[in-house]
Amino acid sequence: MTAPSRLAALEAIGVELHACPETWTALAADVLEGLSSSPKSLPPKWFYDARGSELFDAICEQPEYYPTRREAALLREIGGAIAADVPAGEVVELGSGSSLKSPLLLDPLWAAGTLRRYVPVDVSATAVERAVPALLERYPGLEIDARVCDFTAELGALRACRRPPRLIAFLGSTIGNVQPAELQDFLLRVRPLLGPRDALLVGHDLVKDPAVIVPAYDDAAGVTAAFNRNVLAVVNRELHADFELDAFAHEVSWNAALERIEIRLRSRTAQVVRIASLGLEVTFQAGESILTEISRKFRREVIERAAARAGLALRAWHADADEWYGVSLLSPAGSAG
Ligand code: AVJ
Repeated sequence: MTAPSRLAALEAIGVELHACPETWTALAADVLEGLSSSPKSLPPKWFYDARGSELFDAICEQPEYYPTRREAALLREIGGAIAADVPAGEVVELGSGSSLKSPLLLDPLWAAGTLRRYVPVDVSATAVERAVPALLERYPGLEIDARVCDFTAELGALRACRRPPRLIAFLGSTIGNVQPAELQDFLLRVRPLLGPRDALLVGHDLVKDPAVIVPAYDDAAGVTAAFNRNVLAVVNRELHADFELDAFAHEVSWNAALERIEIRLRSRTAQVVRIASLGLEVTFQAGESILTEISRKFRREVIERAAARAGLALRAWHADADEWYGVSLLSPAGSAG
């Protein structure tokens, strides 16, 4: 799914690059499973082809979508404190995307003189590929070891830290995509990547009035709707399917019990979609939907409890004044910190 020549160009300028070849197979398996289940679903990581990554960056510019701006403001405020707390030589960024916001974390570490190595990890090859040249320019001499892979599956490859101590960053509220059981599993798999002086920095959107949250996922300009439908374009291209994007409506709802946004594509009519590469015909009733994303909103106690169950302690909690958005610093329980 990646243009190998462009990635080779990055390697030519000294960037280490590890692409994982299983992406197509994983997409095929997820589509087969998700669209033959009831209710139907698709995992959100497949939004992010080149177009999807662009649309996501455009979402971040929408007036209704507050999380990116809130996180940026918060990091601007606390970046220095984090750099003082964790004098990281290596930053691993999970879900780095186009790394537009990475300098908010990397700048203070670079200024402190500790940063040597940056390991961006993302499923989107184009996003990583676009990000790297600007980073090399901003941080001359920084070692970049870019990983184009699904970090939900490939964490084991990150075990060795070459420039300790290490800060693993999981920003942008990507953690919101994760169900409670998966969150537990994720933290348990991150824990062995952390030594006693290392830390995990998590950005998370917080529970608040749904009148603020819902419009963030249903912007007036329709960018989120286009982003949502883009997953169908990805399936069309990669698996030779014939989804008609306009035959599905973008739908957003707040699930109060589970404290999460749910995003769906709702079939406007009864229809049959062919997915040639899978030899599959998918039948939709009129009004039947595909759950394409959940975006959980968090409370401090939820983060703290999940962390504790994975052997991690909440070392610092930062939130903005009205508690719309938060950032947690977690470190191995029992380490001096
Ligand atoms: C990238 C998962 C943090 O949940 O807010 C934004 C994705 N989806 N608008 C989020 C998203 C629709 C976003 N995360």
